[in-house]
Amino acid sequence: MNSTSSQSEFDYMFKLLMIGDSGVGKSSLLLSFTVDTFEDLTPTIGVDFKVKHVTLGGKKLKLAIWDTAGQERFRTLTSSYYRGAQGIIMVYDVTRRETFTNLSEIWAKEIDLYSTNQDCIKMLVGNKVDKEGDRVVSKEEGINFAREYGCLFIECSAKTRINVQQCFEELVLKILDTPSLLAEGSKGLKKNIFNGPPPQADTYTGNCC
Ligand SMILES: Nc1nc2c(ncn2[C@@H]2O[C@H](COP(=O)(O)OP(=O)(O)O)[C@@H](O)[C@H]2O)c(=O)[nH]1
Ligand SMILES: [Mg+2]
Repeated sequence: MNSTSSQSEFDYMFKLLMIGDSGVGKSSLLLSFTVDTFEDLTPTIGVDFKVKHVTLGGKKLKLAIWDTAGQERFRTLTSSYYRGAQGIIMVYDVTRRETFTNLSEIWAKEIDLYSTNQDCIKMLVGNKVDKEGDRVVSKEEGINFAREYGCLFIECSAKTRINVQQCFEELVLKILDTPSLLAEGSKGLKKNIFNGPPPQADTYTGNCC
């Protein structure tokens, strides 16, 4: 995936979301993908979204990737967080089973409730595979969940960065392959949230897409 940060033109803009329990590594994955570094983050405060320009599948893309600012701890993500997303990254920690069961108990239900794009592409991500000795959720369980919910699936590590690029790349390629997601709303319009101030970290009032 090529990336440049100075492009102003793009063919499509996609809104991608990170969801999943607190501590699974959502912000670390996002940072690993956008800044190419891994730091031992203290629990997230104040992250809202990051923008990355990539050229993929022959198209210039502007990816707006939304992360929570810790509200997932209180289960208070609002509908505007989900609105207009073309891709949703559902993250669990392979060393903490409850983060996996909560995906079906809580997060998948939220997606059904709030997601506005019926064909929105979902990617199930088992993170922290660098801690193989502490693993409690097997790869097969991830594969089965993904099959049941119609998601893509990948295991990765924000720490070693294994499969992080692939995670975002596969999701974006699948979006590009889905005509209904390329219609109104994702075209390269100049008028969008990036011309204004970022959304409030705790309210997500942004009108993305
Ligand atoms: N070993 C390991 N630790 C990770 C990985 N990803 C995140 N972490 C750590 O897990 C903790 C929570 O990460 P964070 O990105 O804040 O999770 P979030 O609450 O889902 O955004 C931090 O201490 C991270 O350093 C990973 O792939 N491997
Ligand atoms: Mg976070």
